[in-house]
Amino acid sequence: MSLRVGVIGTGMIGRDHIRRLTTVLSGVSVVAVADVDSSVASEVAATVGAAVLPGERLIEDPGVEAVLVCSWGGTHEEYVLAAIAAGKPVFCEKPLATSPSACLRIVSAEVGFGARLVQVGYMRRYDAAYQALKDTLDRGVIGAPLMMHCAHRNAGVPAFYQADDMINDTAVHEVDMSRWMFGAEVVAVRVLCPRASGNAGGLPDPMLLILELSTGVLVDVEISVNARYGYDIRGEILGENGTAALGDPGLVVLRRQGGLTRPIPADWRLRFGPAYDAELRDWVSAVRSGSPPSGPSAWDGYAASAVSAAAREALSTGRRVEVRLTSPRPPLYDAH
Ligand code: NAD
Ligand code: ISE
Repeated sequence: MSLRVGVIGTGMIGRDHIRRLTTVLSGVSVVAVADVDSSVASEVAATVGAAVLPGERLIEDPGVEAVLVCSWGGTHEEYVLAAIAAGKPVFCEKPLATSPSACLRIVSAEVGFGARLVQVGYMRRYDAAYQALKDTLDRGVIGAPLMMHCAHRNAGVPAFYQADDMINDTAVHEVDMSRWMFGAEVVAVRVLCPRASGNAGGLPDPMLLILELSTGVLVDVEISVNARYGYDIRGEILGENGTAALGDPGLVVLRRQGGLTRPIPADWRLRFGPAYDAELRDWVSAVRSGSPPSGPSAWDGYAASAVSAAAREALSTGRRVEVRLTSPRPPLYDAH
C-alpha cells in the first residue's frame, strides 16, 4: 500500500514536492491538497487526482496518513501543531516556524506526544556536495576546522520578500548546515552590511553574517538575493592542514570555441533537486516503516530559529548578539 500524503501549500515548493512525490518517488501518493488560493489548489489537485480541502480538514481527514507543510513560514506552527495533535507524521518546509517561542511550542507538543513526528526541510544535509564535504572534514583530511566561508546567492527574490527574510528564509539554511557540519551550536552572531547593491530594491543586500560556534569555529555567510547572474551556493572550510570546498554537483564543463564555460543553476530547484528527492525519499521510507524520521528534527528547527532571532537583533542593533537555547534539550532528540 502506498503512503497517502496531504500537501498544504501549492506554491513553488509545494508543487515541486508534489511532482517529486508523484513522479520521482515510489510507494507514496498525494491524496489531498490545501491552499488559501483555492484556484491554485484545484489546478494542482487536478494534475494528480487529489481532493482539495481546507488545511485543518486535510490534517484530520482519515484518508491522509502523513502531511507535508509547504505554505508560508508564518502558517507552519498551526499546521504542525495540528498534525502532532492528530498523531500524524509531518514534513514541514523550513523555517519550522517564525519565532523561537513558536518552535518551542512545537517541540513541547512533540515531547508530550512521546515520539518524533516532525522533520524539517533543511535539505543541505541530503546534498551530495555537502555530504562529501562533511565526510572529508570528519575523516580529518584537512585537520581540525578553523573557519568556513559561505556564499548563498539568489538571482532574484519575489516582491513580498523582506529584509528579515534574508535571515529567516535564506541564511537559515547555512545556520542549520553549520550546526550539522561541525556538530556544534551557534553561540553568537554578528551581521554586517556593505553599501547596498543597485539591484537591492530596498533590501540590505548583500549582507554578511558571522556565526560563532561553541567550538571556536567561525562561519561567515554572504547573503545576496539579487545577484542576477544565477543561483550560486558556495562553501569552503579552512582546516589546520588544508582547505576543502563544495564541488559543483553534476555540472558539465565545456571547453570550446576558445572558451571555458560551465552552467550556473537558475534557482534552488535546479541546484538542490537531488537533495530534495533524497530528503523526501528518506522521510517516506521512515514513515512507511513506522520509524521516527532521521532528518532535521523539531529541535533543529528551534535551534535554527533561535539563531535567526539573534541575527535579526544583530541586524537592527549593529551589535554582537549571543544565542541562548532553552536547556536541557529533551531526551527525545538525543539521537540527533
Ligand atoms: P509560495 O509563495 O510560492 O507558496 C506558498 C503557498 O502557500 C501559496 O500558494 C499560498 O497561497 C499558500 N498559503 C499561504 N498561507 C496559507 C495557509 N494558511 N494555508 C494554506 N496555504 C497557504 O512560497 P514557496 O517558495 O513555495 O515557499 C513556501 C515555504 O517553503 C516557505 O516556508 C519557504 O521558506 C519554503 N521553501 C523552502 C525551500 C528550500 O530550499 N527548502 C525553497 C523554497 C521555499
Ligand atoms: C527559499 O525559501 C529557499 O529556501 C531557497 O533554498 C533559498 O535559496 C531562498 O533564498 C529562499 O527564499
